Amino acid sequence: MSEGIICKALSGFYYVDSGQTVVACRARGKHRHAKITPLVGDRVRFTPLPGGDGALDEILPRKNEFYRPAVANIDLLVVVASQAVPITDPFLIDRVAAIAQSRGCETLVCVNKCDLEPGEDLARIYQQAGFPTIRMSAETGEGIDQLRQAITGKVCAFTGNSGVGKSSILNALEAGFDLATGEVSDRLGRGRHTTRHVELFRLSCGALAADTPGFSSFDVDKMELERKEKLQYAFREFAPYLDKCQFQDCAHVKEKGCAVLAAVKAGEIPKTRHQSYVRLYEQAKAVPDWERKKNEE
Ligand SMILES: Nc1nc2c(ncn2[C@@H]2O[C@H](COP(=O)(O)OP(=O)(O)OP(=O)(O)O)[C@@H](O)[C@H]2O)c(=O)[nH]1
Ligand SMILES: [Mg+2]
Ligand SMILES: [Zn+2]
Repeated sequence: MSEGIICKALSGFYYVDSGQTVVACRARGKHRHAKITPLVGDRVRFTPLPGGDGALDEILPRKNEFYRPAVANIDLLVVVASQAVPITDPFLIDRVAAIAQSRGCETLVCVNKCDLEPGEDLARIYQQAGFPTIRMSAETGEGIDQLRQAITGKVCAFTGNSGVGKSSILNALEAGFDLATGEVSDRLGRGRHTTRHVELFRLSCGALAADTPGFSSFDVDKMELERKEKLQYAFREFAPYLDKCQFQDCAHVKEKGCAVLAAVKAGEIPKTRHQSYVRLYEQAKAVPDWERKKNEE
């Protein structure tokens, strides 16, 4: 039996990169019946078969898993954003970053298209919140070296709204890459969902980087949610204030004596970050416990 990592899942095949070759594997019957669906990023055992294909035998334990994008074992989530069209809603970044934080995955914020719009406001929010943040341009190459350094040796996934330049950045990172990119629609100010599947690529800096389909605003509402009680820990910059609220069970939404709210007022926590927290908190509150249980099974 050999070991490898799933780099692509397409039309019933899982493409497993063993380091030397990529073998197209079919899942054995037992996986099709088991509840666990193989994901890109899964470390697996497989049996090479005569003819060059393989059979997927076993999925090794996961470090973490994400639903959107559908990937596993990610060390670093690279959230690509833009202050030029298609403008990124900070709520999208905050939502993805909260999920990453709760799954033990680092987040890097890349504000792309700086050649069109410097993106300083967006970058400042995330710098202040304590995220590594790079202002960059896939077009001019600004920030590409810094990004390469940040991902070296890591398994990372690029995510963000459609048209922000995820595939373009990967093309700029690696000589010889020619991933499809798509013009942004002038009329709608949105991307065209050019990337259609998740795929993990080996870069010469030693990173494994997944390109993923961009989000639409419709997807954002279907993404996974943290439990409302745990959400406070998913906002990293809230940490110093959490034990300073007047009430131990403070929700940090509009409570009296809330240290988080005081920090927002004092400009120590970015206002949009707290707004996203409240929005996620209200959404999480609206999910009935029985439904959450069903989803967690
Ligand atoms: N001016 C400028 N244009 C860029 C930059 N990065 C990407 N673009 C352009 O933005 C458009 C969308 O880029 P893509 O790389 O396809 O975006 P994506 O995030 O992969 O989009 P999806 O695959 O749909 O999720 C293309 O026309 C790119 O040429 C940049 O830094 N500056
Ligand atoms: Mg793309
Ligand atoms: Zn509070």
